[in-house]
Amino acid sequence: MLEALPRVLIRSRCSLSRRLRAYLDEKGFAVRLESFDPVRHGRELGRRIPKNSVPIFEQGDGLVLWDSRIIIEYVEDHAPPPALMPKDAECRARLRLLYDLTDVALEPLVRAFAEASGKKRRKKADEIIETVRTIVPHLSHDGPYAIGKRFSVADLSVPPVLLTAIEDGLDPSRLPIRVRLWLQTVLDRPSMRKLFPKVRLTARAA
Ligand SMILES: N[C@@H](CCC(=O)N[C@@H](CS)C(=O)NCC(=O)O)C(=O)O
Repeated sequence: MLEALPRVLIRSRCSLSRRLRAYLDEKGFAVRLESFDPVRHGRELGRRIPKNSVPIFEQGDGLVLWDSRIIIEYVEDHAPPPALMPKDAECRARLRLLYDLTDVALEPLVRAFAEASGKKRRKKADEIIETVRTIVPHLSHDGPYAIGKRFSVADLSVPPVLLTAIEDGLDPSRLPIRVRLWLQTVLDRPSMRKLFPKVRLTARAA
C-alpha cells in the first residue's frame, strides 16, 4: 500500500489530466493536486522526467511517473479497493485497445481541432467522427459502459477526450448513438460531471 500523500501535476483543461482526476476521485485516492505548465516549467520537468507532459505522479520517495494510463495502472496495483480494472484477461486487453485508439489516434485530433479554425477545423471534426466510428466495435453490446454494466478504467479511455472536444465545440449529435449513450452514462457520474460542468450532449455545442 502507498504511504505518503503523492503529488499529482495537472493542467485544468488537459483531457488526460482529467482522466486521471476522474480515476482518483472514483477510487477515493487522496493526492495533492497541483497545476503545472510544462511549457513554462519545462526545464524543471526535464531534469526529472524525459517527457514534457502532464499528468505527472510523484510519490515522494523518488518515484516519478508520467502518462495517465501508467499512473492509473500503478495506483490500481497498489491502492485498496474498489478494483476498477476488469479482472478478465480479454476485458483488460480490450481496455488497452481502447486506450491505444484514444491516445494514439483520437487525442491528437482533438487537440488539433481545438487549435484550428475554418476549413481545417471542419476537417479535424470529420476525422474525429471517423475515428470514433472505429472505436464502436470495441464497446460491449451489453453497455452502457465500455465493458458491460459496471464502470471501469475502460470508461476513462475515450470519454474525457471526447468530452473535451465537445467542450471545444464538436457537435455531439454527430457521434454514433452507442458512443453518445456511453458518454452520457459516464458524464452522469459525479467524478466526471465536476470536470465538465457545462457539457451537454443533447443540444448542438456553440
Ligand atoms: N500519453 C500521455 C499524454 C499527456 C499529454 O499529451 N499531455 C498534454 C496535455 S493534455 C501535455 O502536457 N502537453 C504539453 C503541454 O501542454 O505543454 C498521458 O496519457 O498522460
